[in-house]
Amino acid sequence: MDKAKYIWMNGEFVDWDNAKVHILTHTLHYGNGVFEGTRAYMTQKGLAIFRLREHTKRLLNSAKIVKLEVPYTVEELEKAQLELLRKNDFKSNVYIRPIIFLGYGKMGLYHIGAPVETSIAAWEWGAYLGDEGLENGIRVKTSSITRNPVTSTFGKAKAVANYLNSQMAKFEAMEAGYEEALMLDSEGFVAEGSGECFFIVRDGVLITPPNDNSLESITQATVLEIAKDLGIEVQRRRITRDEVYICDEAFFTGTAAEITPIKELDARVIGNGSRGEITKLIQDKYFDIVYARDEKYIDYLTFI
Ligand code: PPE
Repeated sequence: MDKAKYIWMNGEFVDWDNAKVHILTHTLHYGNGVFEGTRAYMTQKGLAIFRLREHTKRLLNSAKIVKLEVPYTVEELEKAQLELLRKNDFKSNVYIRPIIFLGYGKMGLYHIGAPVETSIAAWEWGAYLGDEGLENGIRVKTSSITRNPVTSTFGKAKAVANYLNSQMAKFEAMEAGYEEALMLDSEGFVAEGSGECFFIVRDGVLITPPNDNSLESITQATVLEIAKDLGIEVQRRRITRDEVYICDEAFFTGTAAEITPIKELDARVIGNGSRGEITKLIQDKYFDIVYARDEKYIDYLTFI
């Protein structure tokens, strides 16, 4: 990972190497923390953060869900992210990682009273599932691990603890020689990837599950808007794994993963075994939007 110069911690800019926490950090032991993943793209007019407001709001909503009292407003956190990018003087695309967690000072499960810490890091980060993956698609395996059920975790929160499950699913897929995991919900319907939402295309119709068992993905929402613009019919309904085997196209969406085509699931080749036509149309439009080449979506960008 490429180091940057500064990290924002509780209102101060700290040198990258000094952005440290104590070993008795509450979140390290009990897992109550929330984070965001936001991208900034190097456009013709400089670095611009994509959908900063939506990401920052989701961060505060996540905190609300898991009872973390954040002493900052949306506006203050947006300003901090913008200042951080300016100060770091980045030369290419950036990934921004705000995290709110419980710090040092109190142990025991009862978390009320533990200090709430807010920090934002950012670094230059390329394609999450590889440039080759973006272009030609990735190989995916249905996970043996069920996506966190709504009966026991808070899936609308981008909570640190939710990611143990995703991490194990990712590991299992990688270990088996695949690039990503597709997780099913507790009823066996497609939920999401380890860090992405999921789409298929059948007979020209774009299908994605409701967010019952996935994060409310900002990229997924953007893709749904793109589909409307392109006149592509959309269905939000449950998908089974065998329906994925016989679909024409499939892809993942996420801030990190962007629009990553899926060329294979469980050794079944999907469509033509490469990036599908509709996937490419959506992907091209997505990159036009994030790189400020589409005036209609210019408000989704905050130039630093
Ligand atoms: N589901 C999960 C479980 C998830 O983590 C993400 C984002 C999404 C869906 C897509 O959400 P959105 O980014 O709003 O479109 N995953 C982040 C974490 C990646 C990481 O490895 O860290 C991301 O894409 O930034």
